[in-house]
This record gives sequence, C-alpha cells and structure tokens, in this order.
Amino acid sequence: MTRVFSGIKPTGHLTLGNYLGAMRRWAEVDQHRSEALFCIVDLHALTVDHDPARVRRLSRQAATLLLASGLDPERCTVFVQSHVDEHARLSYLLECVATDGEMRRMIQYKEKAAREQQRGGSVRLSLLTYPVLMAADILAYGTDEVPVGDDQTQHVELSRDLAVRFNQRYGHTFVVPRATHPKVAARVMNLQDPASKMGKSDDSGPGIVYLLDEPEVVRKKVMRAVTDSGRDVVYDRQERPGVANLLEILAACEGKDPEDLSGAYASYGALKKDTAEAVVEVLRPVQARHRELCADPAQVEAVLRAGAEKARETARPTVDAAYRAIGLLPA
Ligand code: AQP
Repeated sequence: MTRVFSGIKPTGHLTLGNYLGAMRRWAEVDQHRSEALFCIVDLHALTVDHDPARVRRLSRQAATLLLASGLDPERCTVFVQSHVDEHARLSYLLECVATDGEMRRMIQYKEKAAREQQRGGSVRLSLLTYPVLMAADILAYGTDEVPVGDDQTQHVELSRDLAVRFNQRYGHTFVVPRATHPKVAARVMNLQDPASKMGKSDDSGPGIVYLLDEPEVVRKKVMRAVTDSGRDVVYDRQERPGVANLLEILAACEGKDPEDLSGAYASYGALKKDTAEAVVEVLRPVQARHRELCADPAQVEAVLRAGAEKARETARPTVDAAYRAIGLLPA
C-alpha cells in the first residue's frame, strides 16, 4: 500500500491555503487510499523567533483542526513531531549527507532569513538546516508520496536527493519519495497581495482567510480582495493574479475548473460574492466539528498519544537501519 506522509507547522493560525492546498486532500483522498501519517511539525516552529506558550497553543489547535477537517484516527496516524525522537535522530545522519551549498540555495531559507534580518533578529542555524529535518520527517516513514502545496516542492526534491545519495553511498535504506499537489489551489495567494502566498506566519491579516474566521469576517476579506485594473473576468495567473486567485479558490471550493468558471462571471463583484459564500460553506463543517472537539480536549490528547506510539513503531526500523548502514555500532 502507498505510504503517505505530510505535516503542518504550528507557526500561526491555519489558513484557507493550508486547507485547500493540503489538509482537505489528506482527509478526502489520502487517508482513504493509503497508509497515511499526518504530523504537527512543532520542531520546525522553533526555527524562527517564537513564543513557547504560543507554539504549544498552536500545536493543540492544529491537531484539533486536523481532526475537524476530517482526519479519522481509525484510518490514519495523527501525531506531534517532537513526540517521536526518530525525526531528530535521523536528521543528524542526513546532515552528514547534505551539503552547506544545498541548504543555502533553498528559496524559503533565503526569504525567511531576509525577513528575520529585516525585523532586526538573528538567523537561527536551525532555519538553515530545517529542510534536512523535513527530509528526516519524510524518509523515516518509508514515504512514497508527500501531498503538499507547491511551495514545498523544493524541500521534497531535497528529500529525494538525500535519499538517493544515502542509498548510493551506504546501501539501499530509504524509499525515494515524491511530492503530489492538488490540481487547483496548489498555491493560494494572499488576498491583499496576490504576488505572495497566503502564509500563516505573515502579518497581513486582511489578506489571509483563517480556518476559524467567522463567516462575516470571511465575507469582508474576500469582498475586499485586491483585483486587477481590467473589468472582465479572465483566468490569467500572470496578468490577472488577483482575479485568478479568486477563481482558483472558488473552483477548489466547488470542485470545478477555474478557466470554465471565468466565463460565468461578468463582474468582479459577482465573482467575489460567490467566492465568499463558497469559502463560508467549505469552512462551516470544519468550524462546527472544531467546536465539538474543543469541548473534549482529552479526546485530541488521546489521539496524539496513540498516534505518536504508532509513528514511533513505524519509523524505528528505518532509522535503526540508517544508523547501522552509515557505520554506527548498534547499541
Ligand atoms: N497558500 C497556500 N496554498 C496552498 N498550499 C499551502 N500550504 C501552505 N500555504 C499554502 C500547504 O499547507 C501545508 C502546511 O503548510 P506549512 O505549515 O508547512 O506552511 P505555511 O502554512 O506556509 O506556514 P508558514 O509558517 O507561513 O510557512 P512558510 O512561511 O514557511 O511558508 C503544506 O503542504 C503547504 O504546502
């Protein structure tokens, strides 16, 4: 059976981008057709300036929202990265296979390091090595497929490269994974700045739809989305990124094609109105289930505990094999 692994960082409140680009597919497709593991990758949240209490709060919230979005612990494994030591154990071995140049070429490293410096902070070493930890997350589980938004393509490519390099040098140890992306909404853009990804750690609130936004807030944000200077509704990501983003969001919510949808609208106003309502409808069941789960936090804790145990059992043989293959004495 295909093994699927993917994760989400507790660096902010989860967004519509996280949902349409990743979470919804995990719940609707991946958990039903594969052996799937989904992880709150909390160690990754420590790579930039962070508040410990906030990371804890966001980790719990992310776990609750993953379950609210339809992940079923009977069908898949949901757990927290830091509860499974194998991630950090394997990360060190992969650091011994990765190169400094490879790390410095990572687009997200360049962007985030620049952001940290602009804010007057220093760049943590873990920000540079974070893609190696992500490779460890993936490779520890013998993962075949990594369902992600397309911002993660470069990181999954690195995981492939490291798996191949390790296997060539030390003998076959890792499955070589590949990224999979949704057909539509693989990169949901910020509503106020359609040149930038809708990212949960951005500060631009009005451009980001959060999964827990009230319907009125969602409507306001979508109705105020930046569009383009033209008047007709055409799907053109290069020339009309604002309108294209709305068409993609609407198409993803309704399971349609953005190009086909563009012909159905004569004005930006009508497109925004339908997009806002479609988003409200997509979020409604997730928010309702989230409210129920918040009333029973012990249930979420129990899922995470059982998930960590299962994840540990799954990862340990591969990580132990990597320790032996690279030349370390068995304990
Ligand atoms: N805007 C997006 N459109 C489509 N998919 C997206 N994803 C994130 N944003 C979008 C996908 O959601 C999964 C989890 O994302 P993440 O937690 O790794 O990263 P993030 O939400 O992008 O959070 P940050 O903190 O703002 O991260 P940076 O600044 O690193 O991008 C992934 O599958 C991701 O592709």
